[in-house]
Amino acid sequence: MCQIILTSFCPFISSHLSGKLSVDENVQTYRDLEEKYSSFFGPESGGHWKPKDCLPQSKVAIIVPYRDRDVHLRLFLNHMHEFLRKQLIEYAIYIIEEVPMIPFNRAILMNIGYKEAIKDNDWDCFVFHDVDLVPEDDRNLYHCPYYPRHMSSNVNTFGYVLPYKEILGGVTAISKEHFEKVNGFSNSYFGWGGEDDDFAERVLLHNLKIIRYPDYISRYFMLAHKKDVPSKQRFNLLESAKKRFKTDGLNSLQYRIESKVYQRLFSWILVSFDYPIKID
Ligand code: NGS
Repeated sequence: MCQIILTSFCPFISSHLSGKLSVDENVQTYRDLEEKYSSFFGPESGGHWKPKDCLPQSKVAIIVPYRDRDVHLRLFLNHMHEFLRKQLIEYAIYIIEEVPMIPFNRAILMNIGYKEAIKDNDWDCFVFHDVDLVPEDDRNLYHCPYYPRHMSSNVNTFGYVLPYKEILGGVTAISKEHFEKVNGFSNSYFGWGGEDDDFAERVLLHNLKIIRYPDYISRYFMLAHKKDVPSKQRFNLLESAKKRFKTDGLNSLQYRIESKVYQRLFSWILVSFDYPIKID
């Protein structure tokens, strides 16, 4: 006799949520972390998890641009796996690392993370996430509403106040459809700053709004780090942002995969790309 198994959708708001969270700043070894989460993730699962007893309502790829922040990564993984599982979504964590030698380009790394993640699964939602930010309230749901959401609007280091209205850096959730529509991030911002403002401009130019959770939910804890030196080109680039968005982004992205490993707690992708040195 054929058996029909009916599985229902997971609740949009999971009963496992508890509200305000504390951040564990004890740095654990990768071995201890893998051991802690071994019942949820297989050895090569790439940090990909989904609920067993219900159908998740969102499929979310967490894309983390990364270089040289080993302690942050360990704190981040510990916090995020606990946090995300409780939300009963399907998710995976992608760590996109840039090789040394060229200036850090956060935006290219996020574009690459997007391109690589869609090869693995039919993700419908992307959360672009700095490794040094962890959410302090689990009612901060990691899914994609209709409009892009700036998630990290209240960060401890800014006194839990939004620094400026159009800020879209730190942690941002955007649907696959809208990320494609705005042509992803610009690939031109090498060094610190501006790439997130450029992205905000793209979003607004496409008649999309930037939405946010209420202040008491969108609270993030920033892990301590030295501030990077701001890039000198960022203001010139921002001035031409409107002219570039159609030709500078997902459709012009070029990169090389140096290594790709599906580890237990995350998918690790080491990448390189050309750094255009301008001779004046
Ligand atoms: C702005 C930067 C953004 C940056 C934001 C917050 O000034 O890229 O500060 O930075 N824009 C420009 O430099 C044009 S934070 O202090 O959080 O690292 O995201």
